[in-house]
Amino acid sequence: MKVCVIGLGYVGLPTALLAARNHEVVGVDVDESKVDALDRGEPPLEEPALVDLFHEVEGRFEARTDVVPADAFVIVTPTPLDADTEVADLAAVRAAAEAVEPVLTRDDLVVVESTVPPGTTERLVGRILERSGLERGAFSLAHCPERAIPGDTLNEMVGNARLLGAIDDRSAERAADLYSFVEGDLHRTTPRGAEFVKLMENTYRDVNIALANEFAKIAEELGVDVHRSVDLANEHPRVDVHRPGPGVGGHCITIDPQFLAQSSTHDRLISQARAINDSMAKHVLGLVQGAVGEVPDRDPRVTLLGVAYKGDVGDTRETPARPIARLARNVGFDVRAYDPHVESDADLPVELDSLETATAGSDCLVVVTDHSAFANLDSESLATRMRSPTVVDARAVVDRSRWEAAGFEVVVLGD
Ligand code: SAJ
Repeated sequence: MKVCVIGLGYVGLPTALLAARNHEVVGVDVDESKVDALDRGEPPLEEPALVDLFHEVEGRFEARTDVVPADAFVIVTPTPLDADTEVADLAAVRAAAEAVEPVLTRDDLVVVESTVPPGTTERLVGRILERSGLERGAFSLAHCPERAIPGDTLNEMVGNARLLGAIDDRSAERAADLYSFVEGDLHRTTPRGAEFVKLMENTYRDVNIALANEFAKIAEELGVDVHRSVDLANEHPRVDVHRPGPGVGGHCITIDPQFLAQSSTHDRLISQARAINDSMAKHVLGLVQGAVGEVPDRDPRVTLLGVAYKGDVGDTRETPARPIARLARNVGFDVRAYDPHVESDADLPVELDSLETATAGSDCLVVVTDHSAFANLDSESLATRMRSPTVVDARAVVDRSRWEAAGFEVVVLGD
């Protein structure tokens, strides 16, 4: 079948390329520079496996800025939180549905893959599509959310089980054909059921991380090591505590729980978990202030190691580095930053430097991101470059005894 994938972002582009293994695919994006880059054979993809896939499907994938008639349409546009009202901003999903409506014909399939509040697929997208004069059922409609983890997108998109939230049998059959690249099981449910399950998954992770962060703060008070404690607790066959850290970043886990909370009057735990995770930036700053103490002569200098929202990716969306940098500057720190995976980021309140420049004369390093490269940093040369060798490790990645031997005062969040 001919497939038109609308939205060529972190999820849409890999989805379009995978679909192109079995179908003819047109990828649509409003960003002309992205479409031009794809035309030139320069896909904006970080993961090497996805770049290989791009070359594998050459000839079966084409990028454009306008929606074209097709047998199936996949809407994979972003669904951020509106900055003023803090509710789901569905403008891009709405615009995509409105672009499909004029070219929709009988028997076409429309899939919403964007993460959306429960009810969106049928109430918003379905109704816009019905303006075409076709009744629901004359066209197929489904919500099939993605479950891929950034950093291992291809394996997860292919291997993970997937939900087919379809309005009827025909929609489910056609969606199964569209997603024939998936090797995991395909589970049939309703659109609203699939919307709910997707939000449950990311909410579960946010709440679990909040619990780990609360455990970390309690462990600091009690004088025990939370990291060793989590390992030991997870030896229990029915316990899976996540890892504490400087806060939760990324575009999904910071936002999706709020879609669920906003859809109900029964939310207590979900909002509380969000608040606990957001409080970690302030907690990290407290650890830094406690470790650095008073610094005579000039503003104390702090160096953020890592600005990406998680390890081994260059993605800074909703990164905890942003509130940590802002809070530190507000209390008079001179803030520097280094990230081996990020060259620049206009949204950060701090410039990125080389490791050497960022750490020279620093009073305190703060490990914000669990990049694997940070486990092998040369603590001895860092110690000689800094004014006072102190490290606040918010990710438990440094080897305490090695760093202490190099002269560092080591403070680990949750220990
Ligand atoms: N984090 C912790 N402690 C942990 C695990 C993560 O502090 O134990 C932090 C990370 O450092 C990061 C944030 O949480 O800042 C989110 O990272 P993540 O790896 O948990 O999740 P994402 O946002 O990269 O991807 C999630 C995944 N959802 C789940 O694992 C339930 C992914 O499968 C989804 O497809 C993706 O959201 C999405 O697009 O919805």
